[in-house]
Amino acid sequence: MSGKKSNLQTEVTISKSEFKASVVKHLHCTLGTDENKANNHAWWKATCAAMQEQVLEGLRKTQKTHYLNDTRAVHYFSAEFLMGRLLSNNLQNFGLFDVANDALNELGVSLSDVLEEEPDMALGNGGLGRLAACFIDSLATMDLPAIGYGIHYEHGLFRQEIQGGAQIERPDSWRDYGNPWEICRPESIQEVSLYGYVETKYGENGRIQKEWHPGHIVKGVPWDIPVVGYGGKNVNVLRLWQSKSSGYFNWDVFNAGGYVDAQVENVQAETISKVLYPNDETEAGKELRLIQQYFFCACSLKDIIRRYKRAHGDDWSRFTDQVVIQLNDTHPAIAIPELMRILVDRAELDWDSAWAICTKVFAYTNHTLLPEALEKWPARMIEKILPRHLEIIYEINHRFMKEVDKKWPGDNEVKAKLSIIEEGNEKMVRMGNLSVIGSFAVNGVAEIHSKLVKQNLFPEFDALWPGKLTNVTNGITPRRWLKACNPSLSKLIDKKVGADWPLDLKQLEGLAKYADNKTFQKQFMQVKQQNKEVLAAEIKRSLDLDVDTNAIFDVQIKRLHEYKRQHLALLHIMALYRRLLENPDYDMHPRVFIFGAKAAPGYKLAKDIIFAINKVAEKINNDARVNNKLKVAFLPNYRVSLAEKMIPAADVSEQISTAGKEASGTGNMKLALNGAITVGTLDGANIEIAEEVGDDNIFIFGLTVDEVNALKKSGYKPYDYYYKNAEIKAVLDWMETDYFTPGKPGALSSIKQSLLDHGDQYLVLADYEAYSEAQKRVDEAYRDKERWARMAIINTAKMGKFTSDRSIQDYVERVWKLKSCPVNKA
Ligand code: GFP
Ligand code: GFP
Repeated sequence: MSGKKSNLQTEVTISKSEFKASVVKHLHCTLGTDENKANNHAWWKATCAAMQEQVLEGLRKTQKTHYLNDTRAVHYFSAEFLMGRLLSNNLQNFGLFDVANDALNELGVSLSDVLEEEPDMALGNGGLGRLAACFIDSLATMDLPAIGYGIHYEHGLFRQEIQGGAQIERPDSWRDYGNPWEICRPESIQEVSLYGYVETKYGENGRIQKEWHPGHIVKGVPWDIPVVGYGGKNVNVLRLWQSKSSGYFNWDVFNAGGYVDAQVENVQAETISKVLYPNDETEAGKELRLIQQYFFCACSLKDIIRRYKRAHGDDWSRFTDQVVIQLNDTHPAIAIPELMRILVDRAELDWDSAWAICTKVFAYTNHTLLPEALEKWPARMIEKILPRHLEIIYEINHRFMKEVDKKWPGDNEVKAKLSIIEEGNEKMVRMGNLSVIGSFAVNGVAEIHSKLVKQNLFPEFDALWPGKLTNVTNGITPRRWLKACNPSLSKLIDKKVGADWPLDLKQLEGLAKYADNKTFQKQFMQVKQQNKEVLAAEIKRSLDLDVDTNAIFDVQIKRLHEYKRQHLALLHIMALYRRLLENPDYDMHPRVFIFGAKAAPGYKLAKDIIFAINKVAEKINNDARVNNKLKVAFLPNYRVSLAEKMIPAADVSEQISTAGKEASGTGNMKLALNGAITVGTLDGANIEIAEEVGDDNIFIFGLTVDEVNALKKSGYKPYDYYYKNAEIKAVLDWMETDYFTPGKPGALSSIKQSLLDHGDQYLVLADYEAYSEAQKRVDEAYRDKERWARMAIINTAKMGKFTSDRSIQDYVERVWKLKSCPVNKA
């Protein structure tokens, strides 16, 4: 079959010579340099500027269309947006990638080098933040009126360095030299109040009125990042708030010689958007997080209301027709009492009318069942920072408790459980409960997770409001995660099923019929081989480590967390090493285990696991006895742009969380889409991936959710596994020697302790044997080249369900009730 052209009509048709001229113009006029002097960074900026001309024209038309059509819009509130790099994505979405490539070529510049100049926009931590980025890509692509709202962090997630095997956190300065995509909008600055006290007043006709006298006011300055839909027609906006002091600095104090004091308020105000997730181990850190959350919610609500009022004046009756707000986790939950405050205190609506509006506006996505991740704030902290909001939260709770009493009369236990307030030594405000109570829809992020949300986390809420709890399985944008990051595979796919799959991922299904076709298998695996070579070069560059691209590339990339069980993989790697030392002829296909992971700066054991992986890697990689079989590469500073290199090159995808703990996962989808085979537990979206690809094309192992619960109930004893399984024992004991950390015995023993003495909460030892056995199946399958190629092709072919376009369509139908609004030519 010959290559098919895409039906995609791109908005912009610009020739190579026009693009070239535009880049040169910006090099001269925007950057003030010229072709002879420009380095790659300057070329990058000039190329961005050339692109941005198209982007901003798209943005203008989109905003005009939305304005003229007075569209209902979804407002995606998220503390994280892990956007990654934008140039290549924007070029792809405008269909200008090849044009730019050729244009720069003629200028003697390599586009791929230029792309490497772009710092990642890493305003997020993990899955939830990258999900938000995929979702706004889909929203723009599907012509849906949408705005992303978040925080314009000065520093995103830290930059990770590895020194002596250990993680070192360095500030990430993504915009030190300017960000060519963002536009500051001083005309839309908002003010946000903090601290102070509440005055109770009695208005006419005896109505009680509350007035909040804030102690502190900060400014929110909006920065807009255009979000280009595929095809380049629709360009939405991600609006991020930067905090600024409202009163520059105190001249009087300054003149009196108090140079530092005069700027204290400044500094405090500007700290709000300084970093993502300040360490919350201190009281000040906790406060700062709460302030961050309130800051961006308050700015965003004011912005939404300003826009609404421009079209509808003071008539609130259409507000819920126009506005829906999706709360990405509980971080923005404080928006609920804030909207109540605006409606009751400012707009002077009665409580019931205000509540009716509120509960039609908000919807909430839950991303985790881990109790420690369900946010709670001390009531006294809210009282200090947001005194009026605490009153409102109490009032919401009071009325809600009455409702609970109607359903379960006199049942204090259920009341205590559902209450927004947790009583105890310290009164706490449960943001999860507040989110469920204040929203009209609540969703989990994969079938099993949503089921567990209903059964275990919020069963009473489900009984009280049947239908409110629902599921929307996560998805990923195939534009970034296949078309842009894996151009060779994309082109091969185009030849078989046409070029429209980026908009309709189910079309990949058409590849399945070539799964047994020898020629196609060869082509498919050749692409994989090329991608492995690219990654091998990156490993060489980054770690000075040579890896064999004929080895199995076994990839585990995700936040470092015990529930994700990177240490299960580590135990198995150590076991393989041991088997090879004991028997140099031990029969295994060569393997390279490749990791990417950051640990939260305050999470000691996670950092210990990173250290252990690096120490074990160092030993193995320098042990010539095993190096034709085994290597381990921990690539530092895992981020979106690194993922884009690792994912296309993976043969095996490690998705080995304890069943019931990983809400969904999205890396699992990206890897399978690029033809990696999953080794996974029956957890999160792995289950749905298995349903799609079939049992023959995935390696499932380990305890199920029910088995995990049963084992825990019966009293799990990790020592039983230690004594029963000689390999487990040997490997754990090995950690206590100085074999991997010469001169420092016991440097890795905290992992052993967590697995034995601290109870192995995540059942690593219980699943070890099944995991090790699954890995033998992987090894066997890989040696059969045709079988493996077939599996890989089927994985790619069956990933249609996991496009974020499908997730967004589910949200549109189940939650948002939103209509698309294609951009007019105007
Ligand atoms: C503009 C437009 C709106 C559009 C938003 C976000 O509003 O219709 O929805 O931008 O794209 F008028 P401002 O925030 O610029 O006022
Ligand atoms: C969380 C969950 C993941 C889920 C993502 C997106 O990720 O299972 O896929 O959210 O819904 F844990 P983190 O933000 O915690 O990495």
